[in-house]
This record gives sequence, structure tokens and C-alpha cells, in this order.
Amino acid sequence: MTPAPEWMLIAPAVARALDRGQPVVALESTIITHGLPAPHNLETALAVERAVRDGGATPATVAVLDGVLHVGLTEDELSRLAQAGPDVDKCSRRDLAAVIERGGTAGTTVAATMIAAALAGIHVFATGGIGGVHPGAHRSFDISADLQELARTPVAVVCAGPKSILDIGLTLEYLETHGVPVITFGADELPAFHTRESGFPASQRQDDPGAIARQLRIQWGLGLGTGAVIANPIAESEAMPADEVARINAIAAREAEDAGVSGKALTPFLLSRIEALTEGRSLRANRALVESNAALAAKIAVALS
Ligand code: PSU
Ligand code: MN
Repeated sequence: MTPAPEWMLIAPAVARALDRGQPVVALESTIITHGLPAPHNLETALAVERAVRDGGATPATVAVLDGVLHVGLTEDELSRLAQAGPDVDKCSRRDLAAVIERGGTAGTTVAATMIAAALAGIHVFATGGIGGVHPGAHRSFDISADLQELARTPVAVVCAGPKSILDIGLTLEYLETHGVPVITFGADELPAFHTRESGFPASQRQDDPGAIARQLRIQWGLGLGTGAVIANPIAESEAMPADEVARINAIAAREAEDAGVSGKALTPFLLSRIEALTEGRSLRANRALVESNAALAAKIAVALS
């Protein structure tokens, strides 16, 4: 591996695993800084790292701390990020260089985490939900940079499917146009984060993490250069009723519109309103699914290594 620039730091345990060809799973940090409230954010971040380790892989949570892009955080660094509050930025592709230049601290989105993972040589990444096409995007143009990243960066992202705050149909169309495979793990229907049902059939189903790893190796062997979405349905026992999720999403979306929230603030606004409106039920679901995604990502990383 070429030496990292002075503004990038690969944690020793992560560097060691990569040097030895051992499995590593990247984890994002916008879920810590903007996705979940304290103290659930730190608890979840630690539980997710544990799930990766239990699966036999090394976790590498990505974030920008004081102008350094970290790949792999210590428990102290995770805890600092979790308590950081409003001074901490949300950093996607367009923000990365600016945050690093000014010595800032930021959670990295799926897009920014994929960039860091690819730079470090990590191919598998676990999170809760990806960004996508928001309803009304034909007027707002609000399409997450996560989708562009999936189209151009060869990292597999294990998630629980697109959250139903998004226009799932348009998100799938966008991914298809850009040649991004969407693999549903162990189900015939694409899951939608809180629920196992999205109303959309899985464009591809795989039941075996080893087969997913083989498919990824072929995809990258073909020189396709794209990422992949691995959609892992939430456990039945943790899933929320689809009609309740739809009702709450509609309330949150109306509140966002009334408050004039747009741009990078929209996703965090919707997530926090959904948490409040479900009185913590979505938090529990969130934590369960992200742990389950981390475990599946570890299996895929082990099979790839
Ligand atoms: N969806 C979730 N939880 C999250 C996010 C999305 O269910 O925490 C975060 C991820 O970090 C994702 C980002 O990359 O929001 C997308 O933000 P935007 O829509 O502004 O691109
Ligand atoms: Mn957006």
C-alpha cells in the first residue's frame, strides 16, 4: 500500500489487517453524528464494531477528526464524535477536502466513507440506510450523493434497504441506470429499512454471503468500477408495521416542507422527527438492523479475503 498522505490516518489494527489480507469492514459516522441521538449513537457504534469483530473481521469506522481523515477509530475517538454536538459537520463527497483543509471534525456519509474505504483498500462497508432520491426530486433535485458514489466507487455497501423517507422506485431506477447491482439477501422483496416490505421485488436475490463475495470479485474483475448495494432485511421480530412507518414518514415530510428544510439538513431532520414520532421504537429497530448488517458485512469480507 502507498503511504497515506499526512491528512489521512489508517488505524494500526486496520493497517495490520489490510497488510495481511485479513477481512476489514468500513463503517460510516454520519449515523453517529447526525443519524442517532446520544447516548444511542455511541452505544450503537460500539455494538456495530463488536458485531464486525464477532464476525471475524476488523472494523474501520471512518470520520474526519481535526482535519485528519481517520480510517478506524479508538473508543475514545468514537465517544468524542458521539458527544460532539452541533459543531460537527456532516461530510459527503463535496465536503471532504474542505473539512480536512480547515481542520474540521465531521461524520462521513455513505459517499464519503466509500471514498475513504476505497483509498484504504477496503471493499466492504456496513451501515443502516443509504441516501437516495427524495420524493419530489423532479422539482427539488434532491438526490443523495451516495447514489453517484455507488456508481463510481468499487465498495459494497450492506444496508437494510432504502428508508421509506425516500422515493424507493426512483432510487432503484437511478441505481439501475448507473449500473449498480442491488442484491437482496435472503428475500424475494427488497426491504425498506424499518420494514421487510417495500412493494418492490428484489432485482436479484442471494442467500449465501460466499456467493455475494464471488459475484463482487467477478464484478470488479470485469473492471466495472461500480459499488453494490446489499440489502439485508431487518429481523422479523424487530420490524415495524408498514402502515405506521408510512404514516410517520408523511408527517415528518410535511414538517420538513413547512419548516423549509432542504439540502444536507433534510435527511438528519427526517431521521430525528421519525425517532421522536415513534417514541424510540425506530431507534430500537435501527440498532438491531445495523448490527445485523455489520454481521453480514463481516461474512462477506471474510469470504472475500
Ligand atoms: N439514512 C438512514 N440513516 C442515516 C443516513 C441515511 O436511514 O444515518 C445518513 C447516511 O450517512 C447517508 C446520509 O449517507 O444520511 C445521506 O444523506 P443525504 O441524503 O443528505 O445524502
Ligand atoms: Mn440530499
